[in-house]
Amino acid sequence: MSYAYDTNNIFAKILRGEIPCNKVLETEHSLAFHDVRPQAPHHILVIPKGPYVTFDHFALEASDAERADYVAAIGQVCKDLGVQPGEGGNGYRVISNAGNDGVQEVPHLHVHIMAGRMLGRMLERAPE
Ligand code: DGP
Repeated sequence: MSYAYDTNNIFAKILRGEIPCNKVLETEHSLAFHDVRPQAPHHILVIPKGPYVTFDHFALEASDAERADYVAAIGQVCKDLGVQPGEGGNGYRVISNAGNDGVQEVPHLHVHIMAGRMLGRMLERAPE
């Protein structure tokens, strides 16, 4: 597998402190902040601090410590939002867009955590 990481992507600039973000959580290996174009009342992005392009890149090449930290950070954001179904919350959606077909805009791994309204079906039915 070969990924070329663009060090000038917008999330790399956020990680370097070159542009601001509205931070909600920071851990040793992860950062969570509000999406600048929210599509739900809660719309948080969670990124690893390491230079990973997509979810598969991260899942296959990150260290155990990075992966554990990232998964825990996603869970912590859900907890902090109060959306955990197991704790009486109304639920949420976690998605990660990758590559061309996934319509990934920013080439640094991020998951979107969206919540706070009925989110509807995951995808519109494709045209026949
Ligand atoms: P995508 O790569 O398509 O999964 O989505 C990228 C998301 O990143 C999109 O919802 C908008 C958000 N975004 C783009 N630029 C910025 C930025 O400068 N700051 C923040 N907070 N979010 C951004």
